Amino acid sequence: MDCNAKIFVAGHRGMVGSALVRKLELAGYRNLVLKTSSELDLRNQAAVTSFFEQEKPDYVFLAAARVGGIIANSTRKAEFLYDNLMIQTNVIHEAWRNNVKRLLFLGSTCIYPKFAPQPIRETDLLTSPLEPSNDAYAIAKIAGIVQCRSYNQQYGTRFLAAMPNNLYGPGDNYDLTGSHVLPALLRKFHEAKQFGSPNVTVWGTGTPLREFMHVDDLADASLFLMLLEDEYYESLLTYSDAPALINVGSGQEISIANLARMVQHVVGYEGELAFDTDKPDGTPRKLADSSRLHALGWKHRIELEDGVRDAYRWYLHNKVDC
Ligand code: GFB
Repeated sequence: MDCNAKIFVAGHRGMVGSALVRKLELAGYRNLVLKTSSELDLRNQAAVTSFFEQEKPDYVFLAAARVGGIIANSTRKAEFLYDNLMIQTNVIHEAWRNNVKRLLFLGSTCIYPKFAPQPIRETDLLTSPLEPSNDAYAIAKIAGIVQCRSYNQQYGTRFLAAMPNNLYGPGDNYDLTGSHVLPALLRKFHEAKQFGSPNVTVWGTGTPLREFMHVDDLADASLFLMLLEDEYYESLLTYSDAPALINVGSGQEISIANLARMVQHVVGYEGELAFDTDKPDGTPRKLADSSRLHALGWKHRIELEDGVRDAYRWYLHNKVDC
């Protein structure tokens, strides 16, 4: 991928897309194609067709998606299914029609079965039922993986699907009903400290385990994959057991209760934790086996507590007080 290659970052305003843009710009890529959702609605097939015909990108990072935490996923399943299917189907199809050299499709480890053996390998896909709270999102993302595989097999494209674990970092969503756990906890502890509240409510039992990764590490891994030499890149596409699919994990697994204590410490809140067991726990554990990626020479750099501090700094600079 030379510095003048035309690179389309789909979803560049989101947390993942904006991290990708920062990473690419820092690495010297000058020819990025970026469209906001009002300029280009990726769910609109005709719009995506004419965009690709006009722009002819060489490479695509597909980070555009409808995403959210456990409650958003379980209460807005229709949107999560429809938006993700439409976005990825249109982009992957047009990437094939317009001879894109490589495409990286980003998903999430929630594609794997609820009770998958841990750590979860790429080969565990579709081996048993999904976690119900996010099955619509997971099925959409699984369709995207199968689309990449099918186009590679039938048309000889070179599309790869990368599945990160629970991401966080600058640009995250801090809306308490729609967000993931880490930004939600940062906001809750910050506001409790600010208003002197005696306790902070953590959803669920606090026992689920999650693996977290700073979004800058994901951006780094994504560029690493896109730049892999042909021999290694092809080997990922042609694995006989789980082609075109690779986990991107940090190995930084922590219980929700301990995460809450870590966030509490970073924020400097001295009150109590309360667990609301009427709220869902979701899947009990989802630790990715990232040995395929590690064997290629990539490893995360940002340790969890440092990353939480970075996210908190971003929140303090960007929050809207109302
Ligand atoms: O991050 P999260 O919403 O999503 O929740 P998932 C993770 C865990 O944190 C659950 C608990 O056990 C929640 O009950 N939790 C505790 C909280 N307090 C809070 C809170 O204030 N807000 C939130 N949101 N959670 C998502 C999937 O699953 O993971 C998506 O729904 C996606 O599809 C994403 O795959 C990465 O980790 O359960």
